[in-house]
Amino acid sequence: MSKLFEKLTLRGVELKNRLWVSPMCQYSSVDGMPTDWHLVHLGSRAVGGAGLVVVEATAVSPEGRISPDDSGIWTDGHSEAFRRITSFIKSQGSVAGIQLAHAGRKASTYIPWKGNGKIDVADGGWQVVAPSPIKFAGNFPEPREMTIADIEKVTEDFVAAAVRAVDAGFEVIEIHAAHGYLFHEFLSPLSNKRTDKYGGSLENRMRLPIETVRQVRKAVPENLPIFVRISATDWVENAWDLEQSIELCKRLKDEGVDLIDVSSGGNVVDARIPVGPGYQVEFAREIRKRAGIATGAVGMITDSHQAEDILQKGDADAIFVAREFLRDPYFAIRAAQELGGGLRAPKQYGRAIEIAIASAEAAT
Ligand code: FNR
Ligand code: 531
Repeated sequence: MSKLFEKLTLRGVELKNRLWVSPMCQYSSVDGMPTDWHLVHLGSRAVGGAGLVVVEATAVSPEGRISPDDSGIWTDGHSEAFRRITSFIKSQGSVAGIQLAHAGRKASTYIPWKGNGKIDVADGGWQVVAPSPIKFAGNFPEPREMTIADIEKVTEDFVAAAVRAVDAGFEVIEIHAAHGYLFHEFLSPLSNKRTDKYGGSLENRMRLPIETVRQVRKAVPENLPIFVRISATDWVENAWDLEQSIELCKRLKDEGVDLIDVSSGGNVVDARIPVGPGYQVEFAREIRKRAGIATGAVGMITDSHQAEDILQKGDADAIFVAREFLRDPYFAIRAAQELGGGLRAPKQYGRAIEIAIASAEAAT
């Protein structure tokens, strides 16, 4: 049996395999509410055999959205609307996860097919907030420096969102601390020039994400795993890097985080990133070994043998896949066939798929 199709139990949640759908913005929500698009988009990847399906970055407050079309969970109505999605995902034997997010200085921006950069207030945009009044890039909004009250509200919003996510039936909560969004903006000295207890030293720059994780952990049932997605490096000198990430992950482990989802980049518009197959796996490996916490690898992982190799080497405990799952919702079933089994196709598709899996298993 391949490692990719081995079960993984995190706290009280059993995941049937290690091949998971990475959170992917769909920009298809209406005032934050999921639509039929989300049911089909997410549901089909559960049908396709992924062990965990993570809902896209879902804003914990309206101003925390990247765009007006982002997913949100800032009211009980949002929680209610997600229920049919989580129950369908579970009906397929997959686990439903959700990524909770605040976009920080990257908020109030156009979605890719409507424009780029900031949306002016006059055009439906809003005043964005950040640790410091520093734009991400030329055509992005001018953020207002957050007050202590703003900062404390962010933690409250994440806690309320996490409670709503549990009510909605999600069994994995992932906190977005990567890709140049709010928590990453506090962690990186490039975007955080504060002189109060939230800026300066690493301890101070980690304060908000750590305090938020601590409060979310207390608010979420003990048996539910919490993940944190980080950017392991800014890919530039004298910024956020792997060494600081390892320190952060040790602290997150102490706070009861169960897995670190290891991405990179997003906080420096012109960073030169050596993108290529598995280009972020080295960070997942270093964090797994040196912080002693489970990790998910992500980034240009598109092939079953490539994914299996990462797990066999002990570089990560699970594999997040984004674009390959957009190209093929049934990537997990195809991977099982290629690796000699470990996944049953849905009964309804048996005549088309089951035979192939059975013969692959017979061949091993
Ligand atoms: C993404 N990505 C992303 N990441 C995240 O943490 N939250 C999100 O909501 C999104 N949204 C999103 C939308 C789309 C359309 C894409 C393609 C990507 C990043 C994604 O989860 C993943 O980390 C990267 O795409 C790298 O993985 P792949 O695509 O090489 O498997
Ligand atoms: C772009 C991105 C991917 C990986 C690293 C940095 C940036 N993604 C980020 C997504 C939104 C869509 C574009 C999120 O993290 C929400």
